[in-house]
Amino acid sequence: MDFRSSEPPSGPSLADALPETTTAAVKVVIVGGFGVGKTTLVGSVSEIRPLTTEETMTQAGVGIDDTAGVERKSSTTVAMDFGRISINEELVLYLFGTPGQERFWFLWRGLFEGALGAVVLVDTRRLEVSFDVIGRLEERGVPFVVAVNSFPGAPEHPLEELRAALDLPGSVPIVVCDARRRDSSRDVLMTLMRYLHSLAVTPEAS
Ligand SMILES: Nc1nc2c(ncn2[C@@H]2O[C@H](COP(=O)(O)OP(=O)(O)O)[C@@H](O)[C@H]2O)c(=O)[nH]1
Ligand SMILES: [Mg+2]
Repeated sequence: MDFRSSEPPSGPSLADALPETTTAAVKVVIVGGFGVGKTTLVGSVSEIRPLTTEETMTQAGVGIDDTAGVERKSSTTVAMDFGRISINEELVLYLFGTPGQERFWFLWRGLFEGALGAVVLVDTRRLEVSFDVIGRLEERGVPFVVAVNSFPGAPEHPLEELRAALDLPGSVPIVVCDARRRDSSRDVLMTLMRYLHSLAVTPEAS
């Protein structure tokens, strides 16, 4: 996209249009605790300019949003991130990032309707912020993969230790990612797609 142009934007650009070959659109939800990188992941991977509703964190959030380990974060997502990525000529994913803090759970109502699966982002410095989210997905029967976002200085645990700490069954894929990198974020989504495919082929694997 050429932002230098002085012409006013005239509706969606060609790059925003879906290829005519697209036959399937899939809804995927990106969840996880505060500051784990949801907005970053949707932003790095989206081929359309992601919609995001960040708001500067005010005193009102102090003591509610746990900022330990994320000191530099001065904005927080109050509602949703939205992005899109074409996996191939036929398949497009619509990404919905949503906050995992308890006070935003009303947003979860309806959000998972029609969603094929979810990505749970975790930060190993603050694993506990993703516990509730995982529990809620399990309750709802939404298939998910876990993506460990690599933050500098975050402890590196063997994946099997993380699996035990998060109390995940052996079938749930866990991958390490860097949400700032497009290829890495894309790999996370591909892992989810492969997992969903495996569940469709052998449903008893869930
Ligand atoms: N080093 C590093 N920083 C990241 C990564 N992902 C996100 N961040 C930073 O962590 C902060 C929180 O990320 P954000 O996407 O806003 O988290 P959200 O609350 O889950 O949407 C931001 O300052 C990001 O720039 C990552 O993979 N590595
Ligand atoms: Mg966010």
